[in-house]
Parts: sequence; C-alpha cells; structure tokens
Amino acid sequence: MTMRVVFCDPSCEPEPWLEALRRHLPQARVEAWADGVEPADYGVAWAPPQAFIDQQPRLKALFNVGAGVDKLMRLRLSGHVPVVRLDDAGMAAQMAEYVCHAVIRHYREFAAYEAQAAQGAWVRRPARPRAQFPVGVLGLGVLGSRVAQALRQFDFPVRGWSRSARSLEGVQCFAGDAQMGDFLAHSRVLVCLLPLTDDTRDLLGRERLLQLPQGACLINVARGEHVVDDDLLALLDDGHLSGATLDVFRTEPLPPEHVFWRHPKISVTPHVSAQTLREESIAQIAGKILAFERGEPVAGMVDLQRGY
Ligand code: NDP
Ligand code: OXD
Repeated sequence: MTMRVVFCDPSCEPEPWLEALRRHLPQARVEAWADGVEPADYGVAWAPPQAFIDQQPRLKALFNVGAGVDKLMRLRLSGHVPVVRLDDAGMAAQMAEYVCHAVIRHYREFAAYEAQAAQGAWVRRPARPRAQFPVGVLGLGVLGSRVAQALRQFDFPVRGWSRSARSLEGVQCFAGDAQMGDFLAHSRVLVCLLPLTDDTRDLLGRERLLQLPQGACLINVARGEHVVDDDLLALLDDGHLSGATLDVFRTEPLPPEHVFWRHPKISVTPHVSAQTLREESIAQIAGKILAFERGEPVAGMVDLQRGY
C-alpha cells in the first residue's frame, strides 16, 4: 500500500514544503492537511490545530518542523505516537553565530560605539578582561552545546546548565536546581536555550535574574515564556542588568506598541536566531521516515513525559 504523508503548517504556504517532501519521498503520497483529509502514516507539522491530531488516528510518527515542541505539547496527543523534533538541520550553526554576535556586541560595547559615532565622538573605551566575562548557557542540548563550543573559540569562559549532568570540553557544567545558584552567580552573560516546559516556564523572573552579577546581560533565543517581562524591565531600569538581546516573545509578532521595541537597553529580532531551513529539514524528516519504515531507531525522539 502506498505510504501517505500529510503536511500541516497553518502559518505558511504549503506548496514548497509539499514539493520538497515529494522530491525526497517519491514513493509516498504527500498532501496538505485540510479538514477531512484521509488519515496518513506520517504527519509533518508545525503548530497544527487540535483537529489535525484528532483526524490523524493512524500516524506511525509525527514530525515537528522545528526544534522546540512546546506548541505540540499544548495539544491532546495520542501518547503512543512517537513525536520527533528537528535535530539541528542547519539551526545549530545559525544559533552559534547569532549568540556569538550578541555576546561580542555586549562584551565589546558596540552599542556605545554606535552612539558615539552618531555624535562624531572618537573615544576609546578601556578593553575589558575576557576572564571577567563568563557566559552561562542555560540548556546544553543540540543547540546549547554548539553555542557553548562556539563561544569557547573566542576564549570566553563558558558555563552551562542542564537537567542531567553533562560533560563538555572546556565548559564548566552545572545541573539541576541545586546548582543553579552557583551557575547564575558568575554568568556575566546569560543565554537561554532551554525548551519551554512546565519546569522552565517563567524560570527567569526577578529572583533568578537578581542572582546574576551586577551589570549582566540576557540573551533569550529560546521562548518568550522563559522570561518574566516586567521583572526583566525593572532590573534593566534599576541597572542590575545592563542589556538584553531578545529574539523570542510571549506574543509573536511582538505588538508594535510593546515597550521592548523602544527600550534603550533591549535589542529585538523577530524570532530568526535559527530559522527552519526547508531543504535541510525535509531531507532529515524524509530520512527518518524511511528509517521508521525499516524499523531502525531515529534521533530526536521527544520524551512526552519530560516535554522536550
Ligand atoms: P534540546 O532538547 O536538544 O536541549 C535542551 C537542553 O535543555 C538539554 O540540555 C536539557 O537538559 C536542558 N533542560 C531541559 N529542561 C531542563 C530543566 N528543567 N532544567 C535544566 N535543564 C533543562 O533542545 P535544543 O538545543 O535543540 O533547542 C532548545 C530550544 O531552543 C528549543 O526547545 C526551542 O525552544 C529553542 N529554539 C529557538 C529557535 C529560534 O529561532 N529562536 C530555533 C530553534 C530552537 P538535559 O541535557 O539534561 O536533557
Ligand atoms: C524552533 C523554532 O523551535 O523555530 O525550531 O523556534
């Protein structure tokens, strides 16, 4: 019987995705999901509606067209269908370049130089000792570990925090709630690369941000709900934090009237730190569908209990 694959991403034009899936899986019947479409063997989806899940009772696996599965986790999923997230697929290099750029921008005070240049002011600021600029990476998974390694290339002291104990060359690793205070206390820059789960939602509120050293900055490239917005604003305004680079927000697109757009210590980008690359993503998903068909194990399986 012909294998059926159904694609669902309400935020995009499906045709290029269907074309890529058909090219990589010529043996399959590939179609866009619409109400009433026949049940398929494999689902490929980003932020699908509940109806998509309800009308696909025969899935052998559901592929998330992204690394973070928080949007899927909000749905009522059938517990026995494996969910598979994107495993790098070209995102890790993008994330490494975005975070290194943001860290270097803070460390080398480029915002201050831009302000000086606008005034025609030739002022050299004293070089800051790199050893006093440790970078802490929350989350040492596929993306966080790549970011940590990239930061090491610039000789920043790098610290990392994960749920289970990890070991990464050149990175001082911390794990679990018990070690979070030590991790935060010396992170001059804090990079958030955690999945959004019940354990990590609102993690970065006043109490934890206050544990960062005076003058620290925050780079959030994970999900907006990791950060308590009002607490971040208050700590930027009272000077405990010196800046924030934010790529992700509680409401996306970030509403035009939102204070983040105009805050002098905040840089905003529109959720682009690591974009899903269609060709790499579909090639990876097609390869995993074929592995499923052969009964082979695949990487990137989501633990539904853990939520990532
Ligand atoms: P992974 O699942 O590979 O890694 C997650 C890491 O977070 C792991 O190290 C894990 O610990 C750690 N972690 C999870 N829960 C906890 C917890 N409660 N306490 C401590 N550590 C925890 O994810 P990725 O690296 O692939 O992606 C991370 C996130 O980045 C995604 O979930 C997504 O939200 C975001 N993202 C943002 C993009 C953007 O453009 N802005 C693009 C892509 C992803 P352990 O190692 O012990 O399991
Ligand atoms: C992802 C994202 O999780 O794009 O892949 O944010």
